[in-house]
Amino acid sequence: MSTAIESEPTFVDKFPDEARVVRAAFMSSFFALFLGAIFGIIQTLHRTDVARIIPSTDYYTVLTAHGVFMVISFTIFFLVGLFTWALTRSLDRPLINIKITWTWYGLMAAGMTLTGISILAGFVDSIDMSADVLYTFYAPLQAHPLFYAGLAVFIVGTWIAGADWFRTFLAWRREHPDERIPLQTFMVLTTMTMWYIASSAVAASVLLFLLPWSLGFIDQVNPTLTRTLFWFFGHPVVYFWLMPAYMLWYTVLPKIAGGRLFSDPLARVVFVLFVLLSTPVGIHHQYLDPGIAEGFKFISMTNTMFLLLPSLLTAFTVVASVEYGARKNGGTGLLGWLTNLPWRKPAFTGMMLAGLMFAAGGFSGMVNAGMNINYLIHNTLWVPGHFHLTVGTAVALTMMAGTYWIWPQISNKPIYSSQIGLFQVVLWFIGMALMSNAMHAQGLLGVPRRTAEPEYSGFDYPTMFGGFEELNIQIAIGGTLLFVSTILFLGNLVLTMGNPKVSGLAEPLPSPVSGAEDAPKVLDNLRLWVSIALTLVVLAYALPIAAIINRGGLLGPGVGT
Ligand code: HAS
Ligand code: CU
Repeated sequence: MSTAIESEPTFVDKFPDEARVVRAAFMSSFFALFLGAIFGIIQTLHRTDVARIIPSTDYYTVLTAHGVFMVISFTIFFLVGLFTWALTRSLDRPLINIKITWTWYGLMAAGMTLTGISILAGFVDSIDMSADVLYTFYAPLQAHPLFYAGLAVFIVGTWIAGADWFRTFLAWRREHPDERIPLQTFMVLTTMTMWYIASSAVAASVLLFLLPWSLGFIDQVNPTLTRTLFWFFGHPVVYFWLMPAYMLWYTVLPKIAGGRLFSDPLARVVFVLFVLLSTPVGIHHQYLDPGIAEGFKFISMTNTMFLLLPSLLTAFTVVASVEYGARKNGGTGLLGWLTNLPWRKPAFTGMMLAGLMFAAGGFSGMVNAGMNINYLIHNTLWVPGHFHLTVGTAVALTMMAGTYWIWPQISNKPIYSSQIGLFQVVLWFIGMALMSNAMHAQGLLGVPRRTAEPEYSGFDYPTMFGGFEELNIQIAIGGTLLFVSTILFLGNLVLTMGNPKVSGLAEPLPSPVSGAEDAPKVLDNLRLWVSIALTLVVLAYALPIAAIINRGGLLGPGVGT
């Protein structure tokens, strides 16, 4: 091993203050993953009637805890850690004021703690507090005010994080007036732009309606309106989870594969398309809602189909970059190059398996998006099948795999065991293949989602292969493997933290084959993209929201009509 003097500095060597924030954010993220995993295994075994350790009346508390801890805390804490790393690294400059950085991290942690307490209080009968509203917290389900207040504080924390990154970028811009925005910074800025647009609606829903309603200041709300505001945010939030994974696929995966990113301009196009198209599609979650005219649903479907494009471009660019690396390492043939890849590295294999699963998740998303086929699968177990492939694998597995690569960069500690890491990512893949495939299949049989006892008496699908009960076994085994995989991941990381610090771990990222200089300058014009994005949002939402308010009133039927 080389000494610190002759080896390249790692991220933590160069930016120790920022590295501390990144580690704190990751640890919050993994703590949420731990909690989420516990509720996940309880729920899988309960629903499939393998083991019922909670009364069915607690099922929605478990489901809410699983959903909120996984898709709000685990994913978003990871995102803020990764983005802090990526922005600082790619601008090669510290954040403008680390106190502000700790402030937003503190707000996010405090907010999520409040929300978490309000959910977990649902288990304690003697406390008059509950928030069994699921992670899609729209009316008519109502939570304790602490749930909404915590979420509001958490979201404000993410807004300040975005401001922190934008201001750091502007400081860099003054120092480098003529340079192109570095790719990772571009990804951070575009993703945050999308987040500001998307989260404005959920903030409005919480602050204007849900929080005052749960505090008793107003008697009722318009449920269609809060649902619509939720899904205005609820679709783009899935890309808020996905963009950190895309950042790792575009900028880190090619390096681990021994190659370079194929095209920087194409990556920029993809992120711009997400700014433009992520939001005006939310109504595709409401195809079955009465109170929204078919025509508006059709517009949403059309926009959704266009939104497939950036992911299909990603499939092309990422695979091309990996193939480039394989061929550089002597790979040949139509598929023979696949053997010239570092499959023993958990970071590589984890991300590739996550990508492979995302191809399947993307296809089930296309099925969801078709207005007519959606009627077949809506509110069935097909939908959890879909999102365990997308957020539960493309995102979660990439985040875990990425951690194996990034943790040494932010701590100077080598990963405790690569073998356990490799085993863990493969186990995730197998567990999810079993669980999500069986969920899709049960959905087609008509098995509902979000119910503690889906078997109902008299609901007797045959026990043969592919029947309800056999699929239940696949779900239970798959869910158990996922739980074991999570524990192995967390255990490996805890042991890594106990490793002594070493030097020589730096892995600088190579420049793309086709670099920023090939990208049209207009791609960096964020003002232009924001104005087009807002126009599309107005076109997609102004009329449906006006119609909803006109029919049902701002505060529900009977008020304002
Ligand atoms: Fe979705 C419901 C449509 C993507 C998450 N989605 C959900 C829900 C969640 C969710 C959580 O239109 C449930 C919400 C609830 O609780 O009610 N979804 C789509 C479409 C896409 C899509 C069109 N969803 C995602 C992503 C998510 C996510 C991403 C999380 C991260 N979804 C829907 C619809 C519903 C829905 C309806 C409502 C259903 C209902 O009725 O309730 C698209 O963005 C998908 C595009 C993706 C592709 C795949 C490209 C392939 C790639 C693979 C690259 C390969 C690599 C490696 C890197 C077209 C990029 C390859 C290696 C080799 C060796 C080959
Ligand atoms: Cu969606």
